Amino acid sequence: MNVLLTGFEPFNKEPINSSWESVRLLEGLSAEGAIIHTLKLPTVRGICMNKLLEGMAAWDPEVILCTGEAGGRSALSLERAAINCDDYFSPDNGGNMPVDEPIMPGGPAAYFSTLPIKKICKDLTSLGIPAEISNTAGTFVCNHLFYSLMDFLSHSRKERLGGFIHIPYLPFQAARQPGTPSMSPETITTGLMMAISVTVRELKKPKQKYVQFPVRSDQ
Ligand code: PCA
Repeated sequence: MNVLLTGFEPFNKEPINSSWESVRLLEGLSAEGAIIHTLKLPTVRGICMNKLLEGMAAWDPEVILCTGEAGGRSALSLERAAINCDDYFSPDNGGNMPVDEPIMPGGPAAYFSTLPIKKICKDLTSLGIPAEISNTAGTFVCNHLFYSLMDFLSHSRKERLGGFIHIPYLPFQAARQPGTPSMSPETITTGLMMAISVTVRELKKPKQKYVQFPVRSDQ
């Protein structure tokens, strides 16, 4: 089984992006028998999804976990939903600055992550890794990619799980902005490995085809 794990290139005049700096450390590792393939995506609307599709065509992954940097957040943010809206507060790396534009004209207002985010959150926090469920991935390029991915997966015949995690700054970045929270690369990579392992285990679980009635409350 293949897992595709992505991070973004730096944006907003930052020299690095904590998502790619963390993700690149996991290239080629295995989690629960699945091989992790990593990809750096351009922080440009549309083009980021094209690059992601190239990676999906190359590795045919069953789990697609995209990550991005969210400076100012203090925990790994397991994004619950992506909304059909591009509303940028500053230009992306391609100079695009859409305001209130749909990502997919006529598409659903939102898609939910199909990662087991509650289980991941519980496992991470019980191991001492700061994690939270986030109800907004914003309206910039990360939400754009997340929405485009979930739209693609909603039309895919194969069962694939996908979702998005926002990552805090690294200490190196926070040092330049006193008072801003940060997370060490060791903590981030441990958290990402756990998130992938939980998801792969979920995917390997035998599927229950029929619902039995009456459903007992202890089931
Ligand atoms: N974070 C931005 C885009 C790229 C990234 O790493 C975001 O949260 O939309």
